[in-house]
Amino acid sequence: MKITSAKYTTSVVREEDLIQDKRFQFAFVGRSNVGKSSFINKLVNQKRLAKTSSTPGLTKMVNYFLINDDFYFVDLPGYGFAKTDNKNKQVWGRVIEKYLYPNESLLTVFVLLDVRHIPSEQDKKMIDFLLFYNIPFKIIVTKVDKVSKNKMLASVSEIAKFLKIRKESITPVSSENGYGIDSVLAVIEGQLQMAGK
Ligand SMILES: Nc1nc2c(ncn2[C@@H]2O[C@H](COP(=O)(O)OP(=O)(O)O)[C@@H](O)[C@H]2O)c(=O)[nH]1
Ligand SMILES: [Mg+2]
Repeated sequence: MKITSAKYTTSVVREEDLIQDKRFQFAFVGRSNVGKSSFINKLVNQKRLAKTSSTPGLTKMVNYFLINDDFYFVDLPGYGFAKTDNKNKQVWGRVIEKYLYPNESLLTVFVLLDVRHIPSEQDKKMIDFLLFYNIPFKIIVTKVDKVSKNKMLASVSEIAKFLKIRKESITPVSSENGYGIDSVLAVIEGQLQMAGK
């Protein structure tokens, strides 16, 4: 799959403003700072399409990017901010849920986990939610450039065991050096083909 264009479309806070057109969508979820924005930037090969930040919790909106004038990448709010009050937390949780289900345009949710951490309670809740509603998802393990190859393999096995899934269904990536990016692009291409594009 070649991404030839990627354009910021809009950012949405309220569920009633979520995009309802028929274009297919791929969503990216994970805790704040896991590397969602960096991953999107790497996939589209642009340095600053999705804003990246080393301050957790800055991305609080559902951000849409139109890819190849055809389908969307959707950067969802990071869960588990330390710095927002409870009221805000609930709003973000709700908009994520309203975005995810029901959503007939959504082809795959990429769930991002940091290679250096065991999945959090919120990661588990997210995966349980996706399983419950039968929403197709793929686990992406991020920032693998930060660890040795052995540590990466051990971490993938550990995460697979913890989540009770096959380790082959986990894709390790690095937005720093591009590791794993082509295989994610291949998944996206396959999903679009299966959906009849
Ligand atoms: N070394 C390394 N750092 C990364 C990688 N992905 C993201 N980061 C860094 O992690 C921090 C959070 O990334 P960001 O994409 O903003 O995370 P988000 O909050 O999930 O969108 C930033 O300082 C990034 O530069 C990666 O693959 N490797
Ligand atoms: Mg972000």
